[in-house]
Amino acid sequence: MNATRRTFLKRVGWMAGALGLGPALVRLEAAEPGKRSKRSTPGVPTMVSTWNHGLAANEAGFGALARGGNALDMIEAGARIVEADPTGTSVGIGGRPDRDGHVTLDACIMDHTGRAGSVCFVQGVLHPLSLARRVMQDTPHVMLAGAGAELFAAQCGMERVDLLTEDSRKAWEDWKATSQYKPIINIENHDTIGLLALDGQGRLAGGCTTSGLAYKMHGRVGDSPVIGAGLFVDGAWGGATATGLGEAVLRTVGSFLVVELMRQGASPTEACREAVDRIVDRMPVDDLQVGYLALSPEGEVGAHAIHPGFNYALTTAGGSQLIDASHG
Ligand code: SD4
Repeated sequence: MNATRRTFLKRVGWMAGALGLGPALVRLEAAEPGKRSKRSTPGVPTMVSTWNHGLAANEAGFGALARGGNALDMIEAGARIVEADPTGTSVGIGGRPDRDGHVTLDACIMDHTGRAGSVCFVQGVLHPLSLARRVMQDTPHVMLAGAGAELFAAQCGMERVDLLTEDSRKAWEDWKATSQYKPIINIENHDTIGLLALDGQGRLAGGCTTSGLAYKMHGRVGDSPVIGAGLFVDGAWGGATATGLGEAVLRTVGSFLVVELMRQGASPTEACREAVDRIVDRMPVDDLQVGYLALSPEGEVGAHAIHPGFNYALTTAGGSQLIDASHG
């Protein structure tokens, strides 16, 4: 049994002792949906976002909050800053194209009530996370893909934009010289943005937006738009998001796993570590990175990655900081 598992069971045991119950009973109680919320006081506004660009995203999120927005508005405002930055090579405009030169985007959003919206394999849309929000709010669906998502974007009045910048085209041309297709994300190349926000009413929301793996096969969709893989939010227990090699996250339904572990009593950091362990136990990880970031409704933050190098931005009313996640 690894250390995380032991700590987690210790926590369950502690809860059991406090309640005068055995662990099995505690688990049962935690599993009753909609019956319990741990939170009885309004939250302290908090926002966490993956990687360095999370700082600018969180600042925009708090701007939205100051204008009277809620947690969803914080997420959307934060994502839009990064999606519109042409210097970012893994999100929105300027994102590296697939092996055929097409920039295809994935994004999703989820709120504290379990509503979710998602778009995948979308081209020509500057703000896929806003489009995902429209899917959530204005359609009976959760996920729209490819041409259908682009048609819906046009119906929403979103202008079509060429997402392949000169820099990206040049990088792609250089890549074509060798065309080495190796679906590995190295540590320098992961900068999908995953965002989690808690507003003053204690509402949690999350989002994720990416151009995915550089030079991927045309049509490849990663974890980022898949609810439960790249993102999951349960308003009572927490939210989680993933960055890194989507195939590893998809195969372990990572973000759902993190939140489920939190629901069973793990801290955000313990839950992220356990979800990383799940990947490490199942596949060779020398060449792949995955990092999880989690936020509880009480504002407790945790993160863990397979390898060093994953960091995230944490912002509260007191300011922002960039924090290195634990790893290994
Ligand atoms: C993907 N998870 O498409 C994304 C890539 C990523 O930081 O996270 N990059 O597999």
